[in-house]
Amino acid sequence: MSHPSVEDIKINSRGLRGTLLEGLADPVTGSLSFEDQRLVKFHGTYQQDDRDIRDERRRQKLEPAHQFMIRIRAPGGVFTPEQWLKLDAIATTHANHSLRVTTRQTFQFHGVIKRELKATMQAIHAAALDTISACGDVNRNVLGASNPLQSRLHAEVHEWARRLSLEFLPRTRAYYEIWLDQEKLADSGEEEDPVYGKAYLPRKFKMAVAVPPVNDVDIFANDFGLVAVVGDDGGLAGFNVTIGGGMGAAHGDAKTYPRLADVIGFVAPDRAIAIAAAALAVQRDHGDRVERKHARFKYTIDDLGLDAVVSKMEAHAGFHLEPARPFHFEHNGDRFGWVEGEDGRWHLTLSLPSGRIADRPGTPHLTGLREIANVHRGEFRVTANQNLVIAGVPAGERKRIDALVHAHALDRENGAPTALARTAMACVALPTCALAMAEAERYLPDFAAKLEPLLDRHGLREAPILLRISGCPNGCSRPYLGEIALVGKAPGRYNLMLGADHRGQRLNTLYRENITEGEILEALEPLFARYAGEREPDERFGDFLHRAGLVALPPYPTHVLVDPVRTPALGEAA
Ligand code: SRM
Ligand code: SF4
Repeated sequence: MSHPSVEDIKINSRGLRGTLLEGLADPVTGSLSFEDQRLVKFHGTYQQDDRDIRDERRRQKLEPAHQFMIRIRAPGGVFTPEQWLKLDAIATTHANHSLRVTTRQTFQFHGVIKRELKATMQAIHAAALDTISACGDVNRNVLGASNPLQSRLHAEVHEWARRLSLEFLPRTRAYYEIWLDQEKLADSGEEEDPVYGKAYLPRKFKMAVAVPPVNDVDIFANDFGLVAVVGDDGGLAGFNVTIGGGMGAAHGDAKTYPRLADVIGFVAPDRAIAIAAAALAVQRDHGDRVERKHARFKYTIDDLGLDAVVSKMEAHAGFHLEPARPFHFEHNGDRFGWVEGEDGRWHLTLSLPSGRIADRPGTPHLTGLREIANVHRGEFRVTANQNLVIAGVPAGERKRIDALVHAHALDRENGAPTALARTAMACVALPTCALAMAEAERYLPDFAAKLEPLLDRHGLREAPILLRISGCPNGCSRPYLGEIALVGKAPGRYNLMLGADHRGQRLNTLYRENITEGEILEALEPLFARYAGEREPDERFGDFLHRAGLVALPPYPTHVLVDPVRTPALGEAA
């Protein structure tokens, strides 16, 4: 039986309702119908199954162990301690006893079964959070710089992430009716949606707000980005606008490729929402609605031409963009440890292993962070690098937080003894991700441990080399921006990609295809040796590989306009 297309499912869904109410109430199966599985994503949840036991269940003629992943919408990734405690309670009551910080600054729960789904959504609502648009063909969770040094500007940027998220939420009340039992109104199912219409976007759409000199949101991997520009008074003058970033690709399909965003101009703050709306509208009206693999904004831009897309955006917005202002990013990582914010409060950034917060032998991280949430009065910020900032700590409280961090092995020495391990990212992959071809999150600690003696041998223990692992070419850990990246091909086999920079401004290149761990280590060792022996002061690994002619530039365009001028950071006087 052939299934309807996602476009038809959206159009016929009565505002994303489908038969979700009936499907959730059906006790015979742990699954939803094909159509509802597509629709439920717009409500922030994916149907999955436990792939570790898939074959065994098939042998026993049982249906797969269906379960759901739930993703929170949290623009800018800020949570109160009260919310933390509620999320922790949800993880331990309804999910698999873990919280997973994602590469888009939010939390995922895994392992929620269908009959617990509604209660979980209600518990999320009770924490003053929601999951609307966390997945689906809509504007996804909006990233906002978490750089803790600039407290006042962090608040401002966080507010922009929140505004962009709220502005582009779908208008349907389906979420409230299905999950929160709110009453149906007269026009339920017929609500007008001026932004999305009935067919929503051709594909997911991602936005981010960055604050130079830190590119911790990897702005150039987003469909639309705002890069904050500082004015003469040290305040926000406006934003450089970026469009057309995206990571997803498919093995062996040259029509798909990762692409870095172009910088297309500058807007004053009061025009930022209008230009974002224009980008969304151009993609809505011109994106590919036939071939989903080719439906991201980056392909629309490459098909129509950048100038044509910018003209359409300007026509939609009703104004012209000003020329882009100079900007400069120093790095795209997080800075670990304590820093004092400009308001005199302190912020502690902790490295989390692939963002997974769970209690494991020797590393009771879930318990530790629960205990911190019990005493902490500031906020928690999750970063787009899968890490965590315990933010807004008065100087007098630092000791107490430090003691809890240490007692629960949350300090960086635990499990991540090399600089490479501390900054590494890995996507979820197996056992929950249906698309995984190889391990990623579960493999990262082993792989980092295998690299440790190699790094030691060449004196590179503290060299900040950026490693990213993805279980397939979709690129959820933004692997094409890793100085070293493993992209899954098959169980135990990866493409080794090398040579991105550390600022999120240059993509890496395929170095060896479909190789095993042994072959990866063998390929890396001589490169580490040469890097150790030949690098210039402060030269990063990816840059060295290019200078030494060891890797080629990517075969696809890397579009970022890089301005080498040192421009003031927000908050600094010009
Ligand atoms: Fe992703 C699909 C996990 C960030 C590109 N991603 C998936 C799914 C939902 C698999 C699926 O469709 O069945 C994965 C669920 C795994 C699981 O069990 O939890 C998944 N993506 C993730 C997360 C959890 C990775 C992580 O380890 O943190 C990230 C959640 C982000 C969030 O909170 O919203 C995540 N995904 C990304 C990013 C990074 C980013 O946005 O900065 C990318 C690359 C950027 C981009 O979109 O181009 C990304 N995910 C994809 C793609 C490829 C899209 C494409 O253009 O081709 C897919 C596959 C798809 O959409 O068909 C995908
Ligand atoms: Fe799954 Fe692939 Fe994304 Fe990893 S990169 S979470 S394997 S879709």
